[in-house]
Amino acid sequence: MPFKRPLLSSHTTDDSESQSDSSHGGPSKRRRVSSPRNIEKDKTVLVYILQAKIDPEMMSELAMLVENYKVERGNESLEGPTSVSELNLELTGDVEKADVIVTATNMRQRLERHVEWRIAKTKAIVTPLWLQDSVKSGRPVPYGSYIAVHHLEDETSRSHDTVQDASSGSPSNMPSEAEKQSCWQTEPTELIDTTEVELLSHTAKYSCLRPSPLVCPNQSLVKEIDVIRQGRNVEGEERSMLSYSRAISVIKAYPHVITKHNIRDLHELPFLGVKILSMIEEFLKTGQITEAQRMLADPRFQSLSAFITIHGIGPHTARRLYDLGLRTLEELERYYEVKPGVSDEETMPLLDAEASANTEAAGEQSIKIGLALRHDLGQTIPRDEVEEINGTIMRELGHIQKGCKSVIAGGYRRGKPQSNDVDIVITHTDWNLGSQKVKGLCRKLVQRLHEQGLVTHVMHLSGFHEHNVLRTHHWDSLEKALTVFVSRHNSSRQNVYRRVDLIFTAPEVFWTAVVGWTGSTMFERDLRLWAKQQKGMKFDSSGISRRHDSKLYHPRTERDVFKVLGLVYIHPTLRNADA
Ligand code: 8DG
Ligand code: CA
Ligand code: CA
Repeated sequence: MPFKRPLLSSHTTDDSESQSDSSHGGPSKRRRVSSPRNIEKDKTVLVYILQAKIDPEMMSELAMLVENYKVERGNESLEGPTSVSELNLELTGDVEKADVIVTATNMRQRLERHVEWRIAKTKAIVTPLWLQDSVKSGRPVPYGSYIAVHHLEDETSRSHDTVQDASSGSPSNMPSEAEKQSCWQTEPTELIDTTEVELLSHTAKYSCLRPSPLVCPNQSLVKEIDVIRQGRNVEGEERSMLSYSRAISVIKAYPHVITKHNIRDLHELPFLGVKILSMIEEFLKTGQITEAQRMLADPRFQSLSAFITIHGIGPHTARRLYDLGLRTLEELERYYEVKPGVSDEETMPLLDAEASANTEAAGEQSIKIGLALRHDLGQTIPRDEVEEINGTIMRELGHIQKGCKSVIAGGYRRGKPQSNDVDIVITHTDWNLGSQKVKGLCRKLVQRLHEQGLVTHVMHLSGFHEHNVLRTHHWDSLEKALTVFVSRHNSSRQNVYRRVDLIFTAPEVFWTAVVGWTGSTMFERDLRLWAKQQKGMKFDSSGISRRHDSKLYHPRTERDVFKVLGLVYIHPTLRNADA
């Protein structure tokens, strides 16, 4: 199991009602590796790695450290009990169940954004070095020398020998109102269920049947093939691009490092044709693929790839601009008469009429906004800021409508340490009346955010249309706004513009929408294909329906979405079927 780090987050505008969700447990067969009682018996140290401030490489290094250690330890135990080390580590995505929190954060305030103080106080909170040293020495080294947050020095030192059960917290451990307020992460986290993962297969034809971690054992190969995929993408060669996307998604799920000894096994995998296989062989021999390197050095590829990083510029527009003789983003700025960093309301107005959203002028306006703000929008967004943005937006929404709930979807939900934008799916917690309560809310919220100076631009605003079994060529028909949000994340930094997508749904299709917006793109594509080819159904973010009689399904949990589609549940962090 490569990655067990579900850091899911949601937010409610009012906690008066709660909707059942996927994280409220399910069939008792689910194996929760982290029951406190097990810790005492097995002496398993449950480790929660707090992603904030840990860079992606370090993050996967730490996760791999634990996973590799477990494999080595397993091998040791086969050789005889005397050689087994004293350290039994397990990663957990549930901070409440963890014994140890590994973090690069040393400030209480920062920690509190992710972990409630009452919980933090019951854990050992240590620096990443604790993990590295413990693995090196084969035993849990004393926490005292690795204290991350000095406010918690006593608690951390004390918890070396005693593992506490956070759920049995004494009254003094109860959070104050202020402490509750400071914590945005209200969706309980859920661990990867290993018994479910065993039901998946990396040889399956659909990526929604394969477990695809964020970082796979052949990640550098995937990155190299992705350059060729991108080359096909910018040139509009869609069929070829899809072949490379499929090959990438198959490699993403392959659980072993590919070597010359096992490369033959790849012949049994779907979508790896002769050409790709010879590229993989070349990569094994030389560490690169000639075609990818040629592409990276190609000025046309460089220009087109840069152009499509701008919101509103797709491959087609990029080629048109290139044909006009434009080569760099600076040249595009001049062409569109845009001043970098200037978000002048007159030149880039809020698109306030839905009718204007799909016109050519609106498309051009989007490009101008994307270009002007490219220096901000091109920066990735760390997880803690994503959560803060969700918190701010839900707080504002609370002023318009109480009882709403949100889940941050997209790459964030799949465990990405850094996101390109924020995708927030919102509904109302009242199952019966929620549908009425969310109607028109998207526009109202955007209006309010604009008035508060939190949203400066809207790239796209669309209203709700019924889920239609006959419509096949569209993403979905939900109320959504693709916005530019002013993030005031870090007081020491200036405001930063961030892209934020807001998606409003009725409660009946909330979890369908969450699945639809969690991605990754290839996972979504295969969900639709699976539904159509194998189940005679139609899946999109606005609903699931049966083709022959248009019967609509209303799943109450995320697991139900998978059940309705006849699929084994796949944890969001295993839906990374793209590079
Ligand atoms: P990142 O680049 O933002 O870090 O990664 P991501 O979160 O995976 O990418 P994304 O471009 O934000 O897309 C998130 C998911 O949402 C993706 O799987 C595809 C899906 N998606 C869109 N646009 C639309 C849309 O208009 N409707 C629906 N239903 N889904 C969409 O990207
Ligand atoms: Ca996203
Ligand atoms: Ca998005």
